[in-house]
Amino acid sequence: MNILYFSLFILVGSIISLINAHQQHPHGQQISVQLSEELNSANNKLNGIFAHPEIENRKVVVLSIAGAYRKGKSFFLNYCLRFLYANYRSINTLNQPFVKNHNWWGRDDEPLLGFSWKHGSDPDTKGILFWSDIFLHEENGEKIAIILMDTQGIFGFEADHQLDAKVLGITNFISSIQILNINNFIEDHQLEHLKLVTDFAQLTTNRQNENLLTSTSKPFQKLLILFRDWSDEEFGYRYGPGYDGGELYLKRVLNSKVGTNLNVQDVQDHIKDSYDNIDAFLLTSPGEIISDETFDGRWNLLNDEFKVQIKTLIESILSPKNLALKKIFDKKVTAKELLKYILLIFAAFKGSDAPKSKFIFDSFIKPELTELSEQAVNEYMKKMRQSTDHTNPNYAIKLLTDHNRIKMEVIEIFKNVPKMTSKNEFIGLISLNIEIAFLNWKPSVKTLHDQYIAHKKQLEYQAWQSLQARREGARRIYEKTPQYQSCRFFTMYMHDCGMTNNVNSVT
Ligand SMILES: Nc1nc2c(ncn2[C@@H]2O[C@H](COP(=O)(O)OP(=O)(O)O)[C@@H](O)[C@H]2O)c(=O)[nH]1
Ligand SMILES: [Mg+2]
Repeated sequence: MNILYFSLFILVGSIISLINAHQQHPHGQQISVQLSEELNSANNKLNGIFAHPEIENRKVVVLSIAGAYRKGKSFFLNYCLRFLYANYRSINTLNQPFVKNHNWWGRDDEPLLGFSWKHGSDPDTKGILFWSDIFLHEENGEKIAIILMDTQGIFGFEADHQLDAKVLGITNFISSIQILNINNFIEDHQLEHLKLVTDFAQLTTNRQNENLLTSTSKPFQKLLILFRDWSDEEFGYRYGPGYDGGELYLKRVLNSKVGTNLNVQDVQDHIKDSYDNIDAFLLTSPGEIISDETFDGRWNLLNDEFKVQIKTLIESILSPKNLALKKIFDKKVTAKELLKYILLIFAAFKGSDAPKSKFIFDSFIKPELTELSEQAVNEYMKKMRQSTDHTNPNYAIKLLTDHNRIKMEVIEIFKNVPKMTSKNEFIGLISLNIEIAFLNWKPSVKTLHDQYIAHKKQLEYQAWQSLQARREGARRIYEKTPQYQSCRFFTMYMHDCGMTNNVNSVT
């Protein structure tokens, strides 16, 4: 009997693992990085995704979703994956024939695969998860990589607020599109978290705070506040679903909170100053089916209204013309740069204190500035060497004019190179470094002078030699003339008479 039970157990186990194997996504998997993870290990994992030769130099779009537990964040991202696979090529599908599929939401009975999502109230996602496959796009000649990121839930009942703030902070810094998944309505602590993150972002971009940190644009690109399980009925059908309702509702929430503990105006200002673009979207519930434990996410079981809204929402975020590129302090970054930045952000949020903006500057922006400035000085020196004319007697004056002209030329070349500091700050830095390079180079002016004198002397010597040669030639010809002969005879005669000492004086 026991053997029978055991065999049955094995059989059921095999069937379950077979189903699971079948449910693996065909083109990718989630790569999880824990907040406590060693940076080396995180680096190894992420290198595998970002350092692909087809990816590393592309500009990036990073879509992230953070927020309430068990509110379909991973579920939503998996429909995003369906849109992406139907509309873009990806690294893992590069060798397959590709035809855009306008019915991107898939077959009616297709189980929803991708990031792990599940029924129940236990959190299923821990840390931060990256989709291992990356989508490729080219817009106006600019090559773009699209990266998807899922996160562990925050804003739970027994939430660790510090951990929540970290998750929100990290995802905000890394993403270019941050979706804040909210259950029904905004509560004070959710706004507080957002303020914390935006406070820090403000600090890193505030010129006064750290002197060197400057940026003209906002620190983050796109924030979408996504209200899940929206029921307009509860609000007397005042708003309506989608973006329009979202905008109205967000305005109302922020206004109605004036006078509570939280300075909502302050939060509102901070958020506005932190994102280039802020939207809110009211998304109704997928329907009763979500309480069914066997529900596998298939399209035909979802509420019609939810289907219409989720189509609008995903198309609006991920359509080629709407993609928001990741910028760090004004500069659109490449996947390679983003990887460095992600590791830095992980390191910055590791401690229990709020990360220091100086740390971000020292580790990420300063090396870029130094490298660009070195390139500018090298370009300046190359041009100076080419323009130096050893034979010009006015070399000293010319050197100074060349220096000023070439410095301006180099600044002109470099001032529009995209970078993470402001243009003026950068111009100031390279001017200074060029001046220093000029001063250091000036001692070699003495060498130049010596070379010039030596060169001049050599020229004079050559001229003297050629004059001598010409004279000698002329003398030989003259010696053969009758005048010379008679003159020579006369001279010798005079010499014989004791009237002159030098018989060779006639030349
Ligand atoms: N209440 C609600 N549940 C949803 C929604 N979308 C999906 N779900 C269900 O929520 C459960 C958890 O989904 P999951 O994506 O793992 O949630 P996550 O923890 O936020 O990532 C699953 O049973 C889903 O079917 C939604 O819009 N509202
Ligand atoms: Mg999840």
